[in-house]
Amino acid sequence: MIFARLRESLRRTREKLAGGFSKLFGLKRELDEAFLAELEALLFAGDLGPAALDVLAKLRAEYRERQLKTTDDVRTRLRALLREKLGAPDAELARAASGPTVVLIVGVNGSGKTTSVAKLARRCQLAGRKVMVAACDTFRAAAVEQLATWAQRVGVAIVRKEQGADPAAVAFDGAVAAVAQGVDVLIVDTAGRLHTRDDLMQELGKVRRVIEKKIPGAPHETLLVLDATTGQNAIRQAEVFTQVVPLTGVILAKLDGTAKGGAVLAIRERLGIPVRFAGIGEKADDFEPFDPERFLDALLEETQGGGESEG
Ligand SMILES: Nc1nc2c(ncn2[C@@H]2O[C@H](COP(=O)(O)OP(=O)(O)O)[C@@H](O)[C@H]2O)c(=O)[nH]1
Ligand SMILES: [Mg+2]
Repeated sequence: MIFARLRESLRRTREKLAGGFSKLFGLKRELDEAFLAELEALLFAGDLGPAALDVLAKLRAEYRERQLKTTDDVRTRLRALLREKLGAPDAELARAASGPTVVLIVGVNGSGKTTSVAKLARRCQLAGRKVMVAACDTFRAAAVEQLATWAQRVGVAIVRKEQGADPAAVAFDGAVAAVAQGVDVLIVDTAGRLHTRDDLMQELGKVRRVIEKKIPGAPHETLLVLDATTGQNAIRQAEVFTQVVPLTGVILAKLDGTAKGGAVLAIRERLGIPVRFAGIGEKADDFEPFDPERFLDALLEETQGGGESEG
């Protein structure tokens, strides 16, 4: 069932790619340089970015060395190369040896942070863990209210302060409360103002230090939320954040309804950090661990087996 949801989420990405794939692979063409050039253009159109260049360089080399003779050989090899790029599945979150595990959530405004905090809280709670969230986006009153509404809906504790409060002070209160109350997972929401990199670095740095002081080894995970609908732009955002705070993974939000799901490959390639979860809708349950095999199945499905019409 879950796979069906992911599959549906990637429908638009797949349609964009697969229409071209089935054209390319369905026509029983000879394998030649022109074919590989068309394949490359197609992967770019699917927002695979630099990953497309790299994969095609390998395919071209193997074609010239006559290791690849038919377009079917290329199709099989393409999947294997994309699979390599995605790395090992790595969805489970790190856990503190003792005391609360702290997950810091960062990303630009509107990327889906607060929603992802709620989704992750729900997931941890369903796994039987005691969860608390901290509303460190104190910049807008609405942001605190939004998280409070989610916390209530999901049924987890929240630590919050008034609008304009120091985010680090909220983080401190959260860490203290999490320890005192024997919380298993503390999930920290943050603001994503990107006015200047220094502002952001200072704010997130302070939040991190405060948490680390109270809970040694924390944050155990720092997850960057990226908006999948922004495709290659998401990668540029991510690069800024990697310079600001050490990241342990990505949550790719809004994978539903985008034709830019191929950006997953570019993220892994450019940032070297795994996509850990995918957001596939606006509800608390619209969230799943990112599984590279399933992702590729969902992405390339129509191109497997050659059963596709030759549109
Ligand atoms: N379709 C869809 N919408 C999402 C997803 N995640 C977040 N959103 C929506 O994106 C908007 C911004 O999300 P929010 O969590 O407030 O972003 P923040 O500013 O980073 O905290 C909201 O309208 C969310 O409902 C997702 O996985 N799929
Ligand atoms: Mg928010």
